[in-house]
Amino acid sequence: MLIGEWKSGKSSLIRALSREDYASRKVLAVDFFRNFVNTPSEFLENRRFYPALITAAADCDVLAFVQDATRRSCQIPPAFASMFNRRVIGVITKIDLPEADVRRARRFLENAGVREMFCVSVTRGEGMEALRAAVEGA
Ligand SMILES: Nc1nc2c(ncn2[C@@H]2O[C@H](COP(=O)(O)OP(=O)(O)O)[C@@H](O)[C@H]2O)c(=O)[nH]1
Ligand SMILES: [Mg+2]
Repeated sequence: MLIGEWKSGKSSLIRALSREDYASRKVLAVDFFRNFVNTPSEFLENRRFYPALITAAADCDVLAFVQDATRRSCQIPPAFASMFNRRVIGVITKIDLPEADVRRARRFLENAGVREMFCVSVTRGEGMEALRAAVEGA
């Protein structure tokens, strides 16, 4: 299950990992596709949606917090990982872009309580094999 802010790369990750033509629907709902669960960015922006995230995560093996490496801010609240009784990984996206700052993204995710992290470029494929291997065996 993927959680992350708007345009952080959630849908792109699902497309790359599933190797299928996933297109997220523009509805404010948890979206089930194959063995992926995509969540609306709005669920992260408003804490009244947190129960919906927690409920959806209950059936998932791995929870991925997706952080865009080019973003100067992070919407994931401190220690958010501890709200889920699940394995939580961090996925830092867009590391191919010149304005990417992986150290900053790593700090954001650490602050959210994430310990296991993957740095990827979905467009170039960098880091995707390691990520795939880590979630496939889950
Ligand atoms: N350069 C680059 N662009 C990316 C990467 N991942 C996603 N994008 C782009 O970022 C935009 C938002 O991605 P999307 O998957 O729709 O984000 P979502 O809103 O979290 O589902 C799209 O234009 C993607 O092509 C990446 O690793 N590198
Ligand atoms: Mg999307």
